[in-house]
Amino acid sequence: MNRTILHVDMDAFYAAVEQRDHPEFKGKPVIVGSDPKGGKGRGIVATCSYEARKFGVHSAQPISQAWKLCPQGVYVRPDMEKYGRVSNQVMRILLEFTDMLEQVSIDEAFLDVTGSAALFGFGEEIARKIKRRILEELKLTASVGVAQNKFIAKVASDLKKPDGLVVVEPGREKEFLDPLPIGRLWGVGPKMESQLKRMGLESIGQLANLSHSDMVARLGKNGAHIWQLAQGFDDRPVLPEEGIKSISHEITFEQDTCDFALLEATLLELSEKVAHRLRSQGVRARSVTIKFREADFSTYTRRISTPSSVNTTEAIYPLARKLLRSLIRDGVPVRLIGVSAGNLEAETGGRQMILLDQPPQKDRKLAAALDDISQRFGDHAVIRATLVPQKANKGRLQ
Ligand code: DCP
Ligand code: MG
Repeated sequence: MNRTILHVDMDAFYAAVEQRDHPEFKGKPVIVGSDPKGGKGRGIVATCSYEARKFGVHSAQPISQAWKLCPQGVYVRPDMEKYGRVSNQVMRILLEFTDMLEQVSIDEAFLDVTGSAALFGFGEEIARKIKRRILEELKLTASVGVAQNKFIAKVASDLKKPDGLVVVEPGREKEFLDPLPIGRLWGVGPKMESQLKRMGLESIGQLANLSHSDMVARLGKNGAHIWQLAQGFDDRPVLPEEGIKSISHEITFEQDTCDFALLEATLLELSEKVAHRLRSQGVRARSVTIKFREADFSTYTRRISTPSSVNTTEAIYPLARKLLRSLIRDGVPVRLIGVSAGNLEAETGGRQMILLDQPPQKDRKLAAALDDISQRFGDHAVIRATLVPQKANKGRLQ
């Protein structure tokens, strides 16, 4: 059966939220990321407005380079709690059109609207309604791709950004894909791109014209996968329950540090952010992972499974601290730490299990009270006492 899949991706997400909330930033190159410190900052760009992209600024670029390219930009620190809230609002709008929603990142989701046609119209009509709702209710723009499968919908949503709407009619997939550069194929990173270019392949069409066995001979299993995509084949279903796979926060210190108290205090703050987001997403985690990077960029991750699912700082932090203690080496400075909660399950699903796995009542009450205060007074209203004196040497959350 033909499917109708939408891929919805917000435009310049963090930067657009900042421009919306600060009208004085409208039309300006807004760069969301670490503190540039007059070009000496060490962090990276999270994202930037389309005005800033004209200067060559982009996600994941060192903030010092962004500063070189665009010193006149408006530099803003990320406010993850706020973007999380807006993301929830976006997903809530999308869920009104179908339950078949798979959230793939903070600002994008796939929707299978095959079964929604009778209620909401065909793909293009649903896409227009979604864009209108997001604009009217959230004052933000989204780009949408409509196609028969996930891969083509994703490519389509990206093609006319910002505020794009691209519909690929069934049967026209090849026509749509052929002229596009091979870098658009999922799984083709910069390394494979140059490998393919050395074979003389620039466009998806050129690659699609090779035989399947030729691609397998050249690139093995990967080649088979890429060849399938180049033909426009992708039968992966939209999987609602696999929406969010993990929730994580990490921090790069401004100066590498051996200060154990600072590491622990930072870890507590990160755990708190992760717990807050788990609760705001209505999910619980069954594993906690920490990421740990030393000054020379050696990076380690350690993971622990939890006997019962968790969503509070009180449950997550002790596990994260145990993992951290197993990694810290005397006198070896640390550059970055991160906390991630994985193996997520919905709070609303599996009631039986949640009843069995309830965390201690006190934690839950405290957590609920903290969420309530954060909601009413903003996220900085509550800072645990142990965090206060430790802030001096801190980097920024990324
Ligand atoms: N993000 C980040 N670090 C990255 C990439 C993205 O922190 N390396 C964050 C900031 C983005 C958000 O995730 O706003 C969504 O990522 P997208 O790739 O969708 O980028 P944008 O929404 O910012 O821009 P676009 O209009 O290209 O989708
Ligand atoms: Mg986006």
